[in-house]
Amino acid sequence: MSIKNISIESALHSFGLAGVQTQTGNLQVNSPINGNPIGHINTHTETQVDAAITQSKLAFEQWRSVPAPKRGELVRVLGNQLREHKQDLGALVSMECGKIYQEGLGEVQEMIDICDLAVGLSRQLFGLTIASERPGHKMTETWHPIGPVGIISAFNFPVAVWCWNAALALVCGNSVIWKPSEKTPLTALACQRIFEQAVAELGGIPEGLSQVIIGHADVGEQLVNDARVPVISATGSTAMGRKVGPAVAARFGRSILELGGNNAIIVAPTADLDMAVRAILFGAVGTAGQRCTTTRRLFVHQDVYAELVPSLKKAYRGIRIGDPMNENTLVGPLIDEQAYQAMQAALSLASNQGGTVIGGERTLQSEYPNAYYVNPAIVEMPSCEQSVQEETFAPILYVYRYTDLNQALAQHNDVPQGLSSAIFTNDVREAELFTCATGSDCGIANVNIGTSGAEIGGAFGGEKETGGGRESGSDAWKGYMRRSTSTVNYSSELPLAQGIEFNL
Ligand code: UN1
Repeated sequence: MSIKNISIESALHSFGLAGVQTQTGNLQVNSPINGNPIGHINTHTETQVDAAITQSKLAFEQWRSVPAPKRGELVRVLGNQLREHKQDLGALVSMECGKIYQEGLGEVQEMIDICDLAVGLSRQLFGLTIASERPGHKMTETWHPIGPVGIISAFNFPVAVWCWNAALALVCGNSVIWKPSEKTPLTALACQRIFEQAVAELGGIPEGLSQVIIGHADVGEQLVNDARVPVISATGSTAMGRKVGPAVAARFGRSILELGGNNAIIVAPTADLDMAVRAILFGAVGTAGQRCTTTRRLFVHQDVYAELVPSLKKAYRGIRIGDPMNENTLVGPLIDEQAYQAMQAALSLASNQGGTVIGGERTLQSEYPNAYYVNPAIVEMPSCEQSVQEETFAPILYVYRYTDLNQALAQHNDVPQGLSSAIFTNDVREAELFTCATGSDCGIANVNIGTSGAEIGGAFGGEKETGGGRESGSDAWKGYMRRSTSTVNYSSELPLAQGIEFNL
C-alpha cells in the first residue's frame, strides 16, 4: 500500500518547489525509485559561490554578537517548523534518495532531536575557570563563535547531516553554507525554505545566515579552499575526505570529517540470537546498505554459527524490496547505476576470493528498467584472515566464523576504517573487553544493539580513515567554536609565570 496523499508534486509543492518540475536547469535530478527526472535546477557559478561566502561572513559578524540563548530561539523555531513538515520532508527524502518512508521520517526526527539538543546547548556553552599559579590572577577559558561553517553532505542522509552541523553551528554563533550532494539538491532546497520560514517567523535574523550552494565537486572545492570559511564539516567517502582534509589543512582551517565505515558486529556464544538477527538485518539491509554505519562484516562464534547464519538467511528471504513509498517495503533502490556496478564488482571479487554469495542480483528490472533494486547479499567468507578492506555502499554482509574473541577483535580492527561496531554477548567480560581501550578501535562501540541508528545525543564519528571528526551530541559543539584563554591580573603586582625574575 502506498503512503496516502503524498506525491512528488505535493511534497515539492509544500516547499514552494513545484516549479523545479517544469523549469530548465543544468542539473537534472532523478528519483532512484524509477530513474525518472523529478526536477531541473541551476548550479551555482564561481561568482555566486563567492558572493554567498561574502554574505555569510557579513551574517556571521552580526550573529556572533547575538546572545547564545537568543540564537537558540531560531533553532527552536526551526525545530518546530520541522515538526510541522515532518511528513512532507520525510517523503521528499524518500523520493529523492530512495530510503523507505519510515527512514525518511526517522531522518527528519533526527533533525528535530538535534534542534532540541542545540536549543538546550545555547544556554550551556560552558567554559572553565582555571587555578592560576600567580596570586591575584584569574584564568578562564571561553568559547567564541568562529566564522562561516561549510557543510558538505552526502546523498544518503540528505537532510539530517546538514541539521546536525547547522543546529550546532548556529547556536555557537556561526553562519552556515551548505553544499549538498548533487544527487539530492531538492531536499536541501526544501530545508532552505523551512529555514527561511523560521527566519521570517522570528524576524531580525541576519541576511544569508544559512545558505545552500548547488553544484558538483568544483563548487565544494571552492568552499573548501576559501580561507574565509574556518570550519569545513564534510560527510562522504574516504576518497572525498582525502581531498578535503589536506586542502583545508593547507590553509590552516579546521575540518570535521565523517567518512567511510567498515562496521562489524561480533556475535558471541552467549548472545541473544533472535535479537542479534533483528539488529544485523536492520544494520545490513536498512537504507539498502547505504549508511556510513551499515553493518558490513559479521563475526560469528563457531558455537552459534550453525544456528545464527541460517536464521539470518531466512530473515533475508522475507525482506520486501520495492518502492520506498510503499509502507510494506523494507528495502528501496540503490541510488544509481554506479552504485549497482560497484556492488557487482565487490561481489565478484568476494567469490574470486572463495566467498559463497547468496543474493546480490538485480531485481524488479521489468517494473523499473531505469532504477536499481537489488537483493541484499550475504557472503560467507572462507577465512577470518580475508577481512574485506573497502567500503562498498550497498547491502553486502561478509560473514566470518571465529573461535577466539581476541582473534576476532584483531580481525575486526584490522581495516582502514573505524566508525561503528557492536558485540552481541551476555558475558560481561566480553562486553567490557569490547568497549575497553584494547577492544574495538571505532568511534562507536555498542553492546547488544547494532552498528547503525545512533542517537544524536552521543558524539558521532570515527577514527582512522573515517576521518576523526565528531558531530552531533556530547561536546561536539566545541568543533564549531574557537577557544580563548584569558588571564586577568587583579593585583597591583606583575609576577611572571614560572617564577621568572625580570627586573630593571
Ligand atoms: C550517515 O550514514 O552518514 O547512526 C549517518 C546512523 C544515523 C546517521 C548515519 N543516525 O545510522
